[in-house]
Amino acid sequence: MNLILKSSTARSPVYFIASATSLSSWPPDTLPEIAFAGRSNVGKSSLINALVGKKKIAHTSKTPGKTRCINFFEFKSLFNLVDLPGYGYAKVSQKERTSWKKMVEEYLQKRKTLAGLVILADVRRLLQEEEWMLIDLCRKLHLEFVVALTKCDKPRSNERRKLIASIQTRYPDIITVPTSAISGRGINELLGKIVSMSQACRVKKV
Ligand SMILES: Nc1nc2c(ncn2[C@@H]2O[C@H](COP(=O)(O)OP(=O)(O)OP(=O)(O)O)[C@@H](O)[C@H]2O)c(=O)[nH]1
Ligand SMILES: [Mg+2]
Repeated sequence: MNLILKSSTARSPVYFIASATSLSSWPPDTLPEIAFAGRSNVGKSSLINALVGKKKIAHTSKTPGKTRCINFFEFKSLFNLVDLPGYGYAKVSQKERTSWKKMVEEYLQKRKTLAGLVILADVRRLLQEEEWMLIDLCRKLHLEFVVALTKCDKPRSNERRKLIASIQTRYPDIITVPTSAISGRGINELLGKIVSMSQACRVKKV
């Protein structure tokens, strides 16, 4: 059984809905969804926790590879936040890499209510091939996305400038938001972008 549905009696404004590995176990597609994608350990689960103001709704870990399924969280009956499993973790086998790719691509290509993505990039390193592939896939599928630079509480403004410049040289129209799940930097700005993406999705589908 790869679907866990949380009891509706435990509902709060933000709550965990389901953990799934394939289309057959995704929860019903009722609300617009914003998915969080990026390398293992980049801070996806931490950023979701910071956005919803709960410390442990999405599980975080110092050890890369913590999130292995697609986890769905409902935000105030407005939209779902979706924690995608991380890629690029060196110790993961080829079989697991293939399974990650299949799981994520299936979700990006087939989820009807997907309103947009937050693609995360660690502010201390330049984008790698896998991140560019993710960006290219979003563009090919006409998916809205924003790039969240993570861990901006670490004082590395030089690295941040280099990363932003490298992204904008390749794609001048990409929006980047510096964030920190620890200091709260950029969280409100990112929430604003998420609300806009989810509202645009509702408008498109009316
Ligand atoms: N300094 C700092 N550390 C962070 C920040 N966000 C996350 N971390 C740390 O980075 C590590 C990984 O965070 P996670 O949120 O678990 O990362 P993830 O992308 O969900 O990882 P996987 O589930 O393995 O794909 C943890 O030790 C976090 O405490 C941040 O904004 N600043
Ligand atoms: Mg995670």
